[in-house]
Amino acid sequence: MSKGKIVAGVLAPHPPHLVYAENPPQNEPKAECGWENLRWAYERLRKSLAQVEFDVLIVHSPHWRTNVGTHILGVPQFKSLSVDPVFPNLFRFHYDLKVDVALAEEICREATDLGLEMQMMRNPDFRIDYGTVISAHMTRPQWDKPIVGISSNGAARYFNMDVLQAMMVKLGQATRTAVEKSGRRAVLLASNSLSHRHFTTEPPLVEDQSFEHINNHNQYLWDMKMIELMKQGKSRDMIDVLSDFTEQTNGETEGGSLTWLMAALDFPERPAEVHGYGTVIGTGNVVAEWREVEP
Ligand code: 2X7
Ligand code: FE2
Repeated sequence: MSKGKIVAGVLAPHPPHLVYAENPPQNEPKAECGWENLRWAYERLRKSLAQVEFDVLIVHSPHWRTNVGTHILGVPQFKSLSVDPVFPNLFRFHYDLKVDVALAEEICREATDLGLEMQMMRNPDFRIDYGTVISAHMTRPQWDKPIVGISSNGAARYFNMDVLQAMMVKLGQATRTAVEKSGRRAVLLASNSLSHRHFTTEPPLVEDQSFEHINNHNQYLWDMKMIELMKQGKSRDMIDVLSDFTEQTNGETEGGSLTWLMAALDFPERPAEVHGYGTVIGTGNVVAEWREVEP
C-alpha cells in the first residue's frame, strides 16, 4: 500500500444559515437567498478541491461534545435527521452518510498510543451533530466521499485553553500518522467559526442581509488579526495567540478544531488560501484552505 497523505486542510465553518440559504433538497426549511460572501467562498473551495483527488473527509466538530476525551464515529453508515437545537427553523437536514471506519480506528489507535483518552462511537442510532454535517455538506454537497467524524472535548472550559491545545496537538499528530499509514488521501475540515458572539434575536425574515454585520468592532479586529496570520503563513503564531483570541471573542476555537488542524498539517508556514470571510448573526467566519499537494 502506498503512503497516505493529507491533501488539504480547511477551516470550514458551519453556520446553519449557509445550508439554509443553499436550499439543498435534504434541508426542510427553504430560503430566498443570503450570506453570499461565505457561500461563494465555499464555491471557490469546492473548485479548488475539484483539482485534487481525495478519498475521505475528516471532520473535527465543536458541536459533537464529549466532555472527557475524544470519540470517533465507528459505524459504517448513518441515516437520520440532524437538527440545530438553536436554529431548528433553519436546519432540519436529512443526512445519509458513510464512514471510513478503518481510518477512524487507525486514528483512535494512534491517539491512544500518544496518551489521549479515546473511544470509538459504535451506536448505530447516534445523531450526527450539525457542525459535522454542515462543514461536510458545504465542502462536498455530492456526499460521495466517506467521512471520519471526531468529537471535541470540554478541556478548555474544564481546565483551560492551554490544556486543550496540548491535547489537540497530539490528536493532530495522531491524525497525520494514521492517514499516512492508511494509504488514504484525506481532506481535513476544522468545523468552526472565528469570533462567536451571536446576536440574541433574529430579524423577521432571517435572510434579510440588511441586519447582518459583525457583533462589534473588537471582534472584527481579532478576526482580521487571525486571517492576517493565516495569509502570512504564521500558523504557530496563530496557535500561540489562540487562548487570548478565544477568551476575548467567545471564539468557537474553544472546541480545539483549528488547533487539531494546524498540528495535523505540521504547523504550515505557507500562506493559507483565504476563500472568503463573512458574518452570520454577528459571528465571524472564514473559509481558508491549506493545500498540501499541487493539482
Ligand atoms: O453554530 C453556529 C455557529 N457556529 C455560527 C453562527 C450561527 C449559528 O451557529
Ligand atoms: Fe457553531
